[in-house]
Amino acid sequence: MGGPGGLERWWREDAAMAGRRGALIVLEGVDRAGKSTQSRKLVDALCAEGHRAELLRFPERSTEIGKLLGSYLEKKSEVEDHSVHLLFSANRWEHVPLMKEKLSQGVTLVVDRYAFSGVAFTSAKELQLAEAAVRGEFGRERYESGPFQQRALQRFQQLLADPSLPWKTVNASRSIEDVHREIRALSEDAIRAAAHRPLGQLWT
Ligand code: 2DT
Ligand code: MG
Repeated sequence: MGGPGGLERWWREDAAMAGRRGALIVLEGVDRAGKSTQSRKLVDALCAEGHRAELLRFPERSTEIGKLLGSYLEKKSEVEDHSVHLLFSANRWEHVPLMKEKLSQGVTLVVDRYAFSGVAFTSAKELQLAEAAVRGEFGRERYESGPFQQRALQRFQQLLADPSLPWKTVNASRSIEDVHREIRALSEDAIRAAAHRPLGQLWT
């Protein structure tokens, strides 16, 4: 802090910050699109620029509900389709009070998957029931197969077509740094736009 001018500037910035809420920034997409890498890089970059930003991911496997989901995804347990959909949803709802508190305190939340994955993956599964066999050496967890991811992608694209949802599409087939630059610029716009807008519903 310099002289009185510096102090005054500091006070003004502090007062301006006081009414500002954080932005909810959700990264969605199919497996291996780079969401986890990008959300980590985004939080680091925002923090380095002086924003308050924190990382969340869903499913958040550390809670009791999250452990049920982890075991289901690792194919260590079976859960009926509707029930598991509600567990994913409950896993988000159990974090809502904390998320609202952080947002209203001015913390921007960068979220690696959220409710849109819930819609895309459950409805991709409904499609799967119509097709008989699904194969692929994609990964070891449930849903990690090429055909399944293809259906989830179709569902994401249907959600994208809804003009009431404030999505921005980012082409993830470029270098990590190029994708990061675009996501960072979009996020800075979102943070500015959210600052004085009251917290609303994600989806109505
Ligand atoms: P990760 O690989 O990102 O941990 O995800 N999923 C996720 C659903 O089916 N419904 C949901 O509501 C959410 C948030 C997508 C593990 C898998 O969980 C799926 C991939
Ligand atoms: Mg995964």
